[in-house]
Amino acid sequence: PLTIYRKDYTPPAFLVDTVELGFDLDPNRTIVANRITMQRNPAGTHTDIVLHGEEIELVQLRLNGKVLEAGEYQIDGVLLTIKDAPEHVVLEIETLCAPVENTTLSGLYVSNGNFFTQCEAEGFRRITYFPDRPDVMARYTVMLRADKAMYPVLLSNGNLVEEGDLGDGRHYAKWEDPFKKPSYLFALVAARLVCQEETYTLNSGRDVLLQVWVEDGNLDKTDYAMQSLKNSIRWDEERFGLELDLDRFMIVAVGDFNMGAMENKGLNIFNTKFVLANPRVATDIDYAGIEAVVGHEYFHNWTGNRVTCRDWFQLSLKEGLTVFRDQEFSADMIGSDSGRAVTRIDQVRTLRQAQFPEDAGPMSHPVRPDSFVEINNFYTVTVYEKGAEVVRMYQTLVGRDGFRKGMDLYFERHDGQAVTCDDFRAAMADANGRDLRQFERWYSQAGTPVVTARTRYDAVKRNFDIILSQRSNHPDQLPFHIPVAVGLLGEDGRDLPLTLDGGTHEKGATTVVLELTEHEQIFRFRNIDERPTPSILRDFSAPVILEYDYTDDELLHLFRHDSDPVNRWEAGQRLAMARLLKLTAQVASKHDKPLKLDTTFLDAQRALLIDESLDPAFRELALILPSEGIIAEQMDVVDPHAIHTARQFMRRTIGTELRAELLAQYHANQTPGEYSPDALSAGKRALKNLCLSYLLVAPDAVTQSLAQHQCEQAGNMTDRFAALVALIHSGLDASAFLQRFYDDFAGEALVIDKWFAMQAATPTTDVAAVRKLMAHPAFTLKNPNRARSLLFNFTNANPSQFHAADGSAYAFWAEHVIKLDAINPQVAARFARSMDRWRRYAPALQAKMKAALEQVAAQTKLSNDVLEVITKALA
Ligand code: DPP
Ligand code: ZN
Repeated sequence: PLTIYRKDYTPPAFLVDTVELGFDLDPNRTIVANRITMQRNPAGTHTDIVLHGEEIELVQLRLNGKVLEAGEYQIDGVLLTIKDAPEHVVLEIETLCAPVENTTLSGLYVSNGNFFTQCEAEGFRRITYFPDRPDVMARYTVMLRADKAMYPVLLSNGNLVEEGDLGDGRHYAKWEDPFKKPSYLFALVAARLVCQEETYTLNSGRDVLLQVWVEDGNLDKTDYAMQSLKNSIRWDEERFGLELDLDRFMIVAVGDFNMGAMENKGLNIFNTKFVLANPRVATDIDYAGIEAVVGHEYFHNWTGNRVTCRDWFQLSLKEGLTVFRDQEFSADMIGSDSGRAVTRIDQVRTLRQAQFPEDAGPMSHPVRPDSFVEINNFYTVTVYEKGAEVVRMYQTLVGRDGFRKGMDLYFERHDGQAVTCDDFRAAMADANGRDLRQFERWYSQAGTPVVTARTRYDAVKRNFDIILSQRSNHPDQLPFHIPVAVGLLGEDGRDLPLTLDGGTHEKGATTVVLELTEHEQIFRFRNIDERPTPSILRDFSAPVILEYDYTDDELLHLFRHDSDPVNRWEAGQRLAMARLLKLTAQVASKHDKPLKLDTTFLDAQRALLIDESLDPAFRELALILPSEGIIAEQMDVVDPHAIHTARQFMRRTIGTELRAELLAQYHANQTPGEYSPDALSAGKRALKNLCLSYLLVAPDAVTQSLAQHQCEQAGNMTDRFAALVALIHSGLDASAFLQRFYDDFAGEALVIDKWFAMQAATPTTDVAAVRKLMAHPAFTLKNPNRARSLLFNFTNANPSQFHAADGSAYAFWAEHVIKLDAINPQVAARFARSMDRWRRYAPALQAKMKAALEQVAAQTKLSNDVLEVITKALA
């Protein structure tokens, strides 16, 4: 397959002014008429028109009114070239496609009898021939024609300008988007749907129409998405001064969707998972996901749509920035500092669980990649979540107001343009008079930097030095510009007021940001009267691995007192990790000595659990042990079974030793009355359900009946789901409860996804059990949500079974990568990545993983998507 390089970028030879699209929609044979006006780009380097087209049948091509004959244009793979075209061109292109046969869910496809599109990144070329690249921005007019009874709703981007009947049972609608946009933001929907709608008044006084479109029967699940949309609109006005630029903004939910959602101009198309919610079917986590994704797609209207990417290597320009914006939105919606910290801790967990491993594995790439085979493989945690960390670091370096100034300048300079990550960095630098040249390395260098700290205290001079150094596992990398937020705790646990040598911080500040730009630097604090405990990398101020030789006592001190909640949580994670690694080693060594957990650790956990001055949500996070995946990342040779045994031992010990306190907190954190997804209530449920899960590791009659009772009586999905998970993980026979759950929600696809997912992730579910679940009538590989719920959860969330010693689950993986690839390459390639870390396992497992990878590689008909992932894994 062909590798595409960032360095090979050339500007388009032709720019498009207008696009008029006509669709005669038919599931088997849709006719697309496309009229493009274009002219030579003064910045272009040649005079050929180059169009992309994929899996569409060309019926006719006219240039300036004249039909082009074969020979007057060339088709080579996905490229259609017209050599030496005149300065001004009108192209008329007629093509055919078969949406009902399109199982890739890219381009125009059918889901449950309705038409939808997905064009990012390169789906528009599956609809019509076009210069399908983000730096070609044009004005679109769209005419949709379809059967009126089957497809009563016809939607596209922008404003509805005309609609009517065509006779013969068909009708039409004409849409006009007043804004220039790249082709990846095109969308249409032709469907039988209903909507919740509302007129909303912007701060400026202008009224806009908001709509959330769903299938009939789901209107009882649209309130939260609508509320989140209104909150998003208000937030972007207030925090960034950005107003909705359309008269109408639509969200449409679809059950078959590769991603979470898509920010098409004025017509966002969403996976149902991020729209539909009511207390009966959705958990607190689902609600939080809806708020975040609705916000994310809405915020793209400015960061992505008004200002877009020059090329796909710049993807993080819009994604990193927009994830940062949705993170800030969610945090602001909670409002309190402690609530904000909880969202931050969640972000750190995601980075460690998914991004650090990605960056240490075969698919490692910089936030702005230098090359790719298939761009769809680069919608990654690195581009998104690490990209958001990079944006957050600007804010840490220049402050909130400075960041806003940078954003303002970015829009002032680039509104309506397709630009690069360098342009964004330049706006941040120029608006703040800062030199951010070195900061560029966060975009160009892959991998997770390791920051090592040493300290020394001089009691006589009353100096405390922090010596920071950085290294990377890539030998030729240059030092990063790393903001390291630091505080110092006194013996009483309080923050010491700081005086940093050469620092410009406010007098009396208790957290200062050290800027590490060299391999090693010394930072000196003055007037320190006692040896302090350093709290380093507060609020996780940079996406790095921090090494510091903390003693247990220092960690306990931080775990009890750190005013920075992220580092307080982090101290607990370090305490737990040290023990988990020791226990894992002991299990692996197969000595018969009984496993033990020290009372110091248990006492610290207990004290935190019952500290009611702390948010329940924080306590829950602080009491969750690092996941098996995160533990695995700390080991040179991963033994998934030893990890599982050690972690289960620790959970069981916490469950039994803290039984009384867990029970008390279980009862103290009930949320009676009407369900509300607010952060405080959700936090209480999270803590209560964590208590339940600890109590159920080794159930007794009391705790068993608590779980069963909660399963039967819960008034919301959060509690019902948690109780059922606790039951099926406990080893008790939960089959009757599982069946009841299924029967109660048989018509709710998203809940049935949960039903598959929870079983897939249960440590007793082996590959044979997964195969049995696949034979269930409700299972299908064709629906991405369903495939993810069972297959991905098994390979990613059930490590002790995925790594079964006989390699049977690896063979299962290979078989289904191949099966999925024939249906949907994007989903298959994601699934393929479950094997990313294969080189880190013990030789016996490694050999079997390699064989499975080679079995996939040996297939002759692999997609570029899967081929890229497998080739890189084996390289
Ligand atoms: N739909 C994806 C997102 O919003 C890609 N743009 O992140
Ligand atoms: Zn996005």
